[in-house]
Amino acid sequence: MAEAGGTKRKREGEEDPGGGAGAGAFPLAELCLRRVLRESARDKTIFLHGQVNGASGDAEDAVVILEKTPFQEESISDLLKKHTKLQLQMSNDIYSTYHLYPPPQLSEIKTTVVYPATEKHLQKYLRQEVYLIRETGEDYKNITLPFIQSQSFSIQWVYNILEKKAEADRIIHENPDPSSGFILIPDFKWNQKQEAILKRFGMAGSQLRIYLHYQPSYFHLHVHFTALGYDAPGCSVERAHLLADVIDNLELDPQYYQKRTLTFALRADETLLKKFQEAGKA
Ligand code: G7M
Repeated sequence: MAEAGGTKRKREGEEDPGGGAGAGAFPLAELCLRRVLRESARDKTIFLHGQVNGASGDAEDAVVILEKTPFQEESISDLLKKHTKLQLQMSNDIYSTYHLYPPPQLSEIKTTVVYPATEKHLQKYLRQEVYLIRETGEDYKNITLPFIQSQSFSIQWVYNILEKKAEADRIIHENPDPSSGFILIPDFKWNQKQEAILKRFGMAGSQLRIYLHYQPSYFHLHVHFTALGYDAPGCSVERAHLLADVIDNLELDPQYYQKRTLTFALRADETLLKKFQEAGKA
């Protein structure tokens, strides 16, 4: 993810308190599991809602995302040989299946924690039906914009990156120019070991999918870079807008995005969907 814009922007509409760059490791062993928010056998991911006792002694909500990571080619021979236990499950003629128990360092589960999590975070990760919205320029002014202004997620984490209070060691590139400056940093979704852009730093631009999201989750201008060969989440036609197309459209007509109708998907429980429904637009 690249964050565009100067580092000294005003912070408006911040919703969650604290906002520091985070302290210490999350006490996973103390997490009291409340429910499974979402689970995907295909993506090998599970989203959990749990609670831990905060500093005040009160139970505080947390979202914990567990994801089995893809195989790494370079560690396959270790996986097959080093301290790996193979337990026969069944055998039939030339066919057999096994349980393979690799050593801990080769069976990592990527874990993402949002703590303390707000009700909005819980809703964001809860599985929901989705509906397509067609938003005209008028709809944006009358429905979406007032909603964004009242509701947006805290972007403190973005300022922590821009001000080097968090993730400073992960910065890939920085342009400090006050007006056109940006920071290029890996999205926390990616396990850096398999992130192609990092690994092959010289990757050709023609192998990158470079795009903006509409709607984004966080309203601070940012651009997503993903490897073209990877079917990244969030690059579907109802959300991703290729940066090159956006630039072309704006060069053709600076008012382009104010004039045209934009399509995006909203989940059943989202307040914005309710607002569109109330206005008879969904
Ligand atoms: O376009 P949209 O607003 O949905 O994209 C925001 C992106 O920021 C998502 O892909 C998130 O995975 C990513 N992201 C969210 N948070 C809270 C963080 C964070 O703390 N650090 C980093 N590096 N990426 C984040």
